[in-house]
Amino acid sequence: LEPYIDARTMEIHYDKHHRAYFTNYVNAVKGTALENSPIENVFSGISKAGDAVRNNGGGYYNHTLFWNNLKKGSGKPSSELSDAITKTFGSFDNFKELFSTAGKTRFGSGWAWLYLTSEKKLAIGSTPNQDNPLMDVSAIKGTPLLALDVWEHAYYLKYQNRRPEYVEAFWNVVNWDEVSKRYKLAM
Ligand code: MN3
Repeated sequence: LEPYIDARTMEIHYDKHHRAYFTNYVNAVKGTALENSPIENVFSGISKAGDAVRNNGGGYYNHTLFWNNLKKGSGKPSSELSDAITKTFGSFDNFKELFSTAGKTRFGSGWAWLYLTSEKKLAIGSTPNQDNPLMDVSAIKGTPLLALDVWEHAYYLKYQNRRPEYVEAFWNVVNWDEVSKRYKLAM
């Protein structure tokens, strides 16, 4: 993903941060009724699950989405997704600007999302911490299609405080094949 996202950041992000969320999530659900639940079902009742499950389950799941929606050499959305983006947001450039703004303006740590609502409409928003649109506690709700991690650990080594530069660089490494696949499945 160089030069847009540097290797050292990704090593630490994947091998330390993501691994810790995964390990802590497994430990948090071990021996509970949630242990064998699909994680989507855990999220739909997350308000009853406690902070360890919420934070680590979100951290585990959100990063898995994020790695898979990154790719060297970006590509383009499918014609179906491209049409829906244009119809919903006016133009592809306007979509990018709205999504970028969601990432740049999320105060503190969190995520920017393109997601599909239960009415099958595209929408853009952000969540704090490791929350996501599948969680019953989330202010935005739907099926995640594109995720951007805006925690400082995602960019600080290369970009320091310049989150907007990281957000702009992200567009060079979006795996549109994966996002298009998620859109098709969610529709
Ligand atoms: Mn992260």
